[in-house]
Amino acid sequence: MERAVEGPIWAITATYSEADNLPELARGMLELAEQLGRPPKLLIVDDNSPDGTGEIADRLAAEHPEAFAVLHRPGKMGYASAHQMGIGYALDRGAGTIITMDADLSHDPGCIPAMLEKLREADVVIGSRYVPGGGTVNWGTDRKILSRTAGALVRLASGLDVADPTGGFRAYRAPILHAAQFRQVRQEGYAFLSEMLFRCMRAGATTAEVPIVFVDRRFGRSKLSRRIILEAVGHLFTLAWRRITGWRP
Ligand SMILES: Nc1nc2c(ncn2[C@@H]2O[C@H](COP(=O)(O)OP(=O)(O)OP(=O)(O)O)[C@@H](O)[C@H]2O)c(=O)[nH]1
Ligand SMILES: [Mg+2]
Repeated sequence: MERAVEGPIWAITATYSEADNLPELARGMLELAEQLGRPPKLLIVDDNSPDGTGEIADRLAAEHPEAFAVLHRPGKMGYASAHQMGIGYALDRGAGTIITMDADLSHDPGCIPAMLEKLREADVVIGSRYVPGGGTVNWGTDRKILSRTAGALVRLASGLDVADPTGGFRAYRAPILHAAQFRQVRQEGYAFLSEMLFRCMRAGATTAEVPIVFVDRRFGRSKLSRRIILEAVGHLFTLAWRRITGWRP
């Protein structure tokens, strides 16, 4: 069933040392704005990046205040809390739709129109690497196996019926984020993404996936750590327990 999506559209991106990537992401968003009648505003949540990403973001917001906004935090506080803060900020300003995306050019703004179109039929749309037409570029075999295994384990533990439950390129309708109580999420890395989806599902969300091709970062360092993997493994047990006990947010 189609339902209109009301209100402004905000895209949230967390940045830590993305000075090599942010200008190109910004160009992509400005190009997108030319195509769309109702373009998203990109909120950049920067954690005092040592490479000057925050200053680049400030410049973008000064030059194109309709297209960019910035939140500065004093130091590196993590991907998840940056997204939580950004989502809260946009919802407080009346956002009807929230898009989340990475700033390292892995998530192509060109996919956003298809995601918004699909959001007419669902509460959450996942930009999915693992539906026909989707994929990954520049990933080694180890990264591919890790991602596929993580997805399969999350599906098994949680009962989530999506091909890509750990992908971070998403569009959410605002009411489902409120219902999911996103501010309560404590997980940090990939577990943050599966937790958000699980909460949405438990709050009654319908989900849909559109194919994306995920391009691995060309510049900057990966933040995938052993701690993040351990957290994700522990989270599988939390998901399974909550599924069995019929937990709701
Ligand atoms: N504000 C903020 N952003 C972060 C933090 N950690 C990661 N990010 C950003 O979150 C996004 C995703 O992080 P990535 O390091 O690309 O994570 P990934 O895609 O799993 O790993 P790689 O692309 O392989 O590095 C990027 O835009 C990062 O700059 C953080 O502590 N604070
Ligand atoms: Mg990345």
